[in-house]
Amino acid sequence: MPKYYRPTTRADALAALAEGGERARPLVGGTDLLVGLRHHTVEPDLLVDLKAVTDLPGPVVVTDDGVQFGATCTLGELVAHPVVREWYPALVEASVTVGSVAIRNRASLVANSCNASPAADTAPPLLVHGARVTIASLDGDRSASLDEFFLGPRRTLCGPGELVTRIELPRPGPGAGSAFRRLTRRRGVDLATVSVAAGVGPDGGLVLGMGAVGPRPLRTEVPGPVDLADDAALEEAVDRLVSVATPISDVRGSREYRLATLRVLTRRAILAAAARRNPREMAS
Ligand SMILES: Cc1cc2nc3c(=O)[nH]c(=O)nc-3n(C[C@@H](O)[C@@H](O)[C@H](O)COP(=O)(O)OP(=O)(O)OC[C@H]3O[C@@H](n4cnc5c(N)ncnc54)[C@H](O)[C@@H]3O)c2cc1C
Repeated sequence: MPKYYRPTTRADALAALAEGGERARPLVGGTDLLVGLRHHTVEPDLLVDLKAVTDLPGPVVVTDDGVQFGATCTLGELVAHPVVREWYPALVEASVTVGSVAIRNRASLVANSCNASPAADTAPPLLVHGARVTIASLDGDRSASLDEFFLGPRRTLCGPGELVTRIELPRPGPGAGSAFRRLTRRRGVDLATVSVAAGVGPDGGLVLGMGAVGPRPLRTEVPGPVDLADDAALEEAVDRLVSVATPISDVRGSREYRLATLRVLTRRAILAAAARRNPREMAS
């Protein structure tokens, strides 16, 4: 059994993680970590619980430039926040698909990315919304885009002795819209077979985040404007956006099924995102 440590300061948490090195793991909700411990897919010597650390960023901090989510922000807190609901609809849609109410009240947004599952539901919208992560260690803080953060299955830029203190999203520009679409084998608790988040930018450009169709969550974009009323233009944009996907065949679906579904969901998400663009803001 690993040792359990519950520090109250960020400095103590970082010191414990540094001392533990590869054998220490941060813990927030435990909805991934405890499953891994039970299945012996992770076998750390030390768990560093971040929930009692008082000097980490607060769960949801709204600034003029956007929103910051602290390391302990749960998906439940995120979906209940009025500003997050208004500015980041794709992220809210994705978050409410995760597990159940009980899971969402434990599971943290930051760790959904730190766990680095290719099917993590909040990753595609975070990529679309332009997320950046702050990684802390005893040597100081560094920042990276979420796209840089994902290295591969279960691998991120956050290494031994480090923790992610926050994820930041810029405030969406005037006339931007976003939407999330997901396919699972059944309603309720199941990972995505395919998930997509689409964003339409103020200039009519498109950005797409994809889950479960590659070794890590993927982000692509097509510069604007794309005339979404022109079916051929939309199809060409979809072709370009999904061209980086390299899905595998597994219990949730074959490669061919995932590729076909990806195109359908991408098209639907783009049109839903476009319908959410604020016409008053676009005109100003
Ligand atoms: C029944 C069930 C259903 C689920 N359904 C879904 C689903 O539909 N979609 C989905 O995407 N996910 C799903 N999940 C997984 C989801 O709950 C997690 O990915 C969750 O978001 C992780 O948050 P946590 O706080 O529980 O992480 P933890 O389990 O505490 O940690 C997860 C990993 O991240 C690391 N970590 C945690 N915090 C930090 C940090 N601040 N810095 C660096 N590393 C850190 C930990 O060391 C660990 O390796 C489900 C889980 C369960 C048990």
